[in-house]
Amino acid sequence: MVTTKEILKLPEPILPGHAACAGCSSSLGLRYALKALGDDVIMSIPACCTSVWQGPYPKSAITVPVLNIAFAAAASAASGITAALDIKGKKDTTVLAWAGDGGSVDIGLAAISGAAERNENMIYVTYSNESYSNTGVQKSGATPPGARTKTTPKGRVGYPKDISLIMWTHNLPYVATACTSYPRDFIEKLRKAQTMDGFKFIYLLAPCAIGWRFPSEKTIEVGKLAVETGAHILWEAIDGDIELSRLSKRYEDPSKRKPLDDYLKLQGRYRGIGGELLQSYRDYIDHQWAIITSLANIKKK
Ligand SMILES: Cc1ncc(C[n+]2csc(CCOP(=O)(O)OP(=O)(O)O)c2C)c(N)n1
Repeated sequence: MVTTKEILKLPEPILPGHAACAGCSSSLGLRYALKALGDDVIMSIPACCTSVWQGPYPKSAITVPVLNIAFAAAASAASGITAALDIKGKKDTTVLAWAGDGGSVDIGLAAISGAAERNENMIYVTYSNESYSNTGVQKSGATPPGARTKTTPKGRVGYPKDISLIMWTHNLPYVATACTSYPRDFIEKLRKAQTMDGFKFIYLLAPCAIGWRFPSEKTIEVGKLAVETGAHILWEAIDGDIELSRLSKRYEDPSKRKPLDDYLKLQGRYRGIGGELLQSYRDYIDHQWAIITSLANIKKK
């Protein structure tokens, strides 16, 4: 198991002076990702916060080659990179597509589905701040029930799409969920994915201080509460077999979870939201647990 000491000793893959907001967890997440994967990595990044905070062309704070690509095209561009590497006979380079939830769950969904179905050799990480953050925090398909965004000023009505489960139905070698507040879990999942051929998908919950309206020094605490309240379930599926991750196993029993309010009260996006919408979030979480734990009982022969 990777130790915190080891993570701290790994070379820094994100240079100082980038343009991320204070408390940004997408920059933290990418820092962990590149620490985990090493420097023989080529990235595909669509329009999203990361394409902004990495710095204006021709400068970049990211120390590996990056193809900045159109909003919908992270998976298509990454497929092109894998094809080019194939032709060059370069087998050791890792292709990392790194996209926001809007770029993955909404506009990029067809491209991801196609690349996944072709089992293109890449790691695709959706870092999710549960909104279109860099354009001013509009609702995405991953925005949870009750959350206030620019386009849902009274709180999001209805359930989000679960892209991790959508990807799971593509029969992939590896699908997992993670959270930026748990770097060891995330790094281990990335390293596992890196040893496998084909399309590997990781959904990384990445709390956003601006969009979720919490003080920037609370980023890690908010992410931890997402897991401790059961709102974000950590799991992985190797060749389709779903298993709860160690950090989430203890919360399978609802009585062990912290009250959801502990998580919501730190976030301005839930301030003043009516009880009905908050109940819909609670129902959604229960429903997600029922789905994941049921699927975890199905094992491939
Ligand atoms: C076709 C197209 N429509 C809209 C935009 C404007 N746009 C750029 S990034 C973005 C939102 C990205 O949201 P997400 O993928 O969730 O990433 P985040 O900004 O939250 O990191 C939008 C709407 C665009 N670049 N291209």
